[in-house]
Amino acid sequence: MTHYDHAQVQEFWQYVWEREDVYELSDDATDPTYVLGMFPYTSGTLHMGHVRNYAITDAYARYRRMQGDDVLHPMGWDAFGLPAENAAYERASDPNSWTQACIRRMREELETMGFGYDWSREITTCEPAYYRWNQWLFARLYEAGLVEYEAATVNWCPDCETVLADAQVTEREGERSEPSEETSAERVCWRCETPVGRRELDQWFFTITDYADQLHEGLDDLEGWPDGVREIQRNWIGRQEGTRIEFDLEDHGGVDVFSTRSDTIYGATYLAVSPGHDLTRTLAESDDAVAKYVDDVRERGPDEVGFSGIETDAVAVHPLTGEELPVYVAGYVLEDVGTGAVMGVPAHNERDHAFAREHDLPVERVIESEDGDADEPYTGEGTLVESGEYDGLETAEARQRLVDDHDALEEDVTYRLRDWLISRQRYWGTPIPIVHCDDCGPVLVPEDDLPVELPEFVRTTGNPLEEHETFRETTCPECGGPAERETDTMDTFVDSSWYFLRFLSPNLEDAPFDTERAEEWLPVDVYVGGDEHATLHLLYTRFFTRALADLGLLDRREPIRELRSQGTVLYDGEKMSSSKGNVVEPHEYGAETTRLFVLSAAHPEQDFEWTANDVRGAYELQQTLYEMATSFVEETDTRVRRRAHDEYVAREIDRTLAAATEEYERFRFHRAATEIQELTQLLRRYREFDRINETVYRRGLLTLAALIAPMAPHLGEELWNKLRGEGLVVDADWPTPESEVSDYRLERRLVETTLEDVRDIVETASIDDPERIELVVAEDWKYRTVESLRAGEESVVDRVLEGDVDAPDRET
Ligand code: ANZ
Ligand code: ZN
Repeated sequence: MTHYDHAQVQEFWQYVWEREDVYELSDDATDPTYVLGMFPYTSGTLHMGHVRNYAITDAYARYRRMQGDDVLHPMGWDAFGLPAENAAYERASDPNSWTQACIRRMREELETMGFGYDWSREITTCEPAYYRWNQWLFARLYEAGLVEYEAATVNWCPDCETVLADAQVTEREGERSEPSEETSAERVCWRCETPVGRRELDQWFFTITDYADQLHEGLDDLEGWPDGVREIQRNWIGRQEGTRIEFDLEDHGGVDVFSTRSDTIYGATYLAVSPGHDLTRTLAESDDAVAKYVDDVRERGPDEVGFSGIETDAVAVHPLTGEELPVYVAGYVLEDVGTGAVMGVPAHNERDHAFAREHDLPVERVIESEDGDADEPYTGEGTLVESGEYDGLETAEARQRLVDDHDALEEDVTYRLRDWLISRQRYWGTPIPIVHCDDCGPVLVPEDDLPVELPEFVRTTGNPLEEHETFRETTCPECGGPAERETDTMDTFVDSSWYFLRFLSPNLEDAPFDTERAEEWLPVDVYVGGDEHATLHLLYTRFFTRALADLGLLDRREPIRELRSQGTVLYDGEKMSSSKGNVVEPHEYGAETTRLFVLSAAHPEQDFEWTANDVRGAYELQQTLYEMATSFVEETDTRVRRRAHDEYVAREIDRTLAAATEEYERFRFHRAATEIQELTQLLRRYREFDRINETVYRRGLLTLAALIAPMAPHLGEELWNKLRGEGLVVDADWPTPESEVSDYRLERRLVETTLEDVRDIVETASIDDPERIELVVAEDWKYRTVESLRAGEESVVDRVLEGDVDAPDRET
């Protein structure tokens, strides 16, 4: 038997693909299928998570290409960011050299994996040719009023010496120091896990909140996105309907509060404003105690203020009863939620109740509840009491009536979403193209002066840009006077918010992307990556797309048609990662085996366990196919008329082909791999018959070569070449069945695999009622036609995952 020397085979075909430019997409393509994996952060090495991600996009891109599509499958580097800067400190190097070295290494690794990228479109975000467009886009957003410069109390990581966005602060369960104490979560830096402090700084923001409503609403139309991701975004945006209520203040104008429970208004016993509220500022001018409290809260940060507060000498007038209410400044009222002020209703709101207890404020019940525990706030809905003319109304109806009846109440919507803080006090990022002038204030760097290039790196703690006199000192573009350059750089999420656009025309010199081409080539047809990006990256990308559309640069408002989240690779039950020391290097088993294994091990969206045994399975499949193809070539041909078993095999080839095609369409590469396995075994048994039909056998092998090519492209080429002796499988047409495949057979097959799939997914999601799942699966699924399965599968799977499937009637 000829030995399959995979290293040689890989090298050879990689050379051929490169020479033939098979992955390069012509700019003349009219509507290519755009397949994109989230581009990697340039950390230095490719890990198994990358390999899985890119094996998925590569298999799909190759499949689409064989189906006759033009395919855009590009790759680039997310190259700015803190780790490179830290590495530079540690290695006495500079961030640029370090990053470029990482890129070289990672690109070589991707190439030896045989991923088919159009490298002519490679982009690197830390190069001026790329980041000048970050600056250009910043300027456009600035002109459109979507950029703000504001003092803000920010999260500060003392170790990274930088500001962190809220989303970059993670909560770690704190140690319980005393048994009686509640466990409190500690706020730590997402990268280095140092506890996060607070600072007040002037910061640059993109006002993504202007788009909160449409980003929220747009989610409904993203049918190609997993429901889970859409739900996460929905919660992140946190749209809340409620009422804005104006309270008049004796001597101090008025204060608006936001409430979701305006029906409790008769129970309001005080008013509270946040330490950052305008009213607080005014009051602090003449009231030292208020000023002191504000300083105090700022020192301590929001987690430690508890229900502290200070009474002011302002007095509020209840808009309905005319009653006088005390006004507090209270740390639990958040500056950037709602209007930054609340009406305190201790009887029906947990936080107000806690505050009232601390400050001896009256508790007045205005909603009737069944359980009459007067010591606990009742937060549910119910019937109004002690509420004047509204007594006896249900809460929902009361809310409506109150708004209708009173000018002081107005329907309102708030969002949990905050503006996007893009300032970073670090070197390795895109310089913000602003000059600060004493006379003119902040001024945009004119377009002709872009890019503002990063100066040479100097080692220092803090921000190296501040140490650069030559970088910092400049003249004002407006008045020509002496001025200082902004030394903040941009959050790297700015780079990744629009990189998918740069791939369309990576070398364009007078615009970030070609608007006409964007019209034809967008949206991204399939985007694959980890679901840790469900909020920031994917939300920012949507925001950018909408803002660019409003600037007239794009004609689409959503960038991504279909989103696929890929599952995690586990080892001994834990996520495979260098920090856990359980890493299998992508090249340990050879490129093809690794690719084939990560694709055949599980559904792309499921986690799976790396086991040496299963890896061997992927290896042996290659050996078997190779042996069958080579010994077939060597054997003499035996021409015989088709007999029953020949017909059976011919039909099985067609059935496999139809089923595997269906699986590729649905991104179920693991199922396609199973089909390939089974046909391989069948052909192997068939070969043992004394007289076989050469045409049938040969077609079987060729079909297998084509079917396996998207997942194991080197082997695919090798088999194709051995059997056909000409052409490349990567350029070949996807095979078609010889005769019509019976719907019934295909349907049964798909139902079987779908059932298994659902069970797998349900198992990993560990839903606790397997019996219910069984029922749903068995009753609801089994008898559906292929068509309804296709239409219904995703939503049913999602429902099962979310645990809210109504079990069919169980009576027997
Ligand atoms: C009065 C009221 C009475 C409220 C009641 C609730 C229940 P939830 O309930 O968490 O979804 N709120 C508004 N602005 C705030 C701010 N800046 N800081 C802290 N709390 C604020 O959020 C809605 C409620 O949060 C609002 O409705 C308001 O309290 C409070 F029986 O108004 B409510
Ligand atoms: Zn000036």
